[in-house]
Amino acid sequence: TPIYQEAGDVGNRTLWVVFVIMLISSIAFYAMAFRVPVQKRLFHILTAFITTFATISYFAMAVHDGVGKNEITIKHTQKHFPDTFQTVYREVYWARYIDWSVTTPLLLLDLCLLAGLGGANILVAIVADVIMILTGLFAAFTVEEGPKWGWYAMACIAYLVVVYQLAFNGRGVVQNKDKKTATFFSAIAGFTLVLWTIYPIIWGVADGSRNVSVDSEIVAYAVLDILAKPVFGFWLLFTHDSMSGTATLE
Ligand code: RET
Repeated sequence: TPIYQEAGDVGNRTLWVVFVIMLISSIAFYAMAFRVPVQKRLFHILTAFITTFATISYFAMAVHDGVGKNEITIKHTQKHFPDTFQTVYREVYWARYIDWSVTTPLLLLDLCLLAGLGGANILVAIVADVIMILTGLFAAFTVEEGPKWGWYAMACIAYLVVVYQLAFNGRGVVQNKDKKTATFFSAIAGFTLVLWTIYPIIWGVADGSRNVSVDSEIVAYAVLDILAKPVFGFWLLFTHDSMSGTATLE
């Protein structure tokens, strides 16, 4: 008998709550954008766009568009039933990947501009990031376990490229800026790398091996998304506003 893994009340309610949080944050970020001179607005606009895309994607998931089903046959090697095969149908929230394919490059752009990275490095970080999300999407919809983890491995390699750009190149080049910007970059890039590293772990136990319920998956991503977008955004913009003219883009 196949197993069906679907969201329940907890998951659905969580999706609505995050939708509202993303919506309110977006309005706040646009309001903050209007209060700074237009030359300082790029970070504000970028950050507002990030939560705008998240608002749309959480709405899509909450009304149950942006959700598909994926069937996979998992081989169990249990004590009493050696080598039994179990078909698992699980809801896959593909709207997340649409969201991430746009918002993670924008988040990286925020960080790259803060550090003052050059065009080539920014492009490498962003392209690697898009490859990470797309291969993650293919991983989510494969029907066999082998290829699934193959795609996952590719996504992880792409992620390492992103980490390298931020942690090595970003950290190096930000030293050319003032001390306040350098310290702030280390803090917010460190926060980002810790958060981002949790995503593939959740994916591995939820979508990947399917040991975690859809509800728990939704709650875990909800917490991470709130930290990675609104909390990240408020931190970036308040700090940037307080650094009088130092950490502007150009
Ligand atoms: C996947 C699965 C495949 C392996 C890796 C992944 C990484 C995902 C990341 C997502 C970050 C999302 C953010 C969202 C903001 O709200 C695709 C889960 C490495 C890093 C920051």
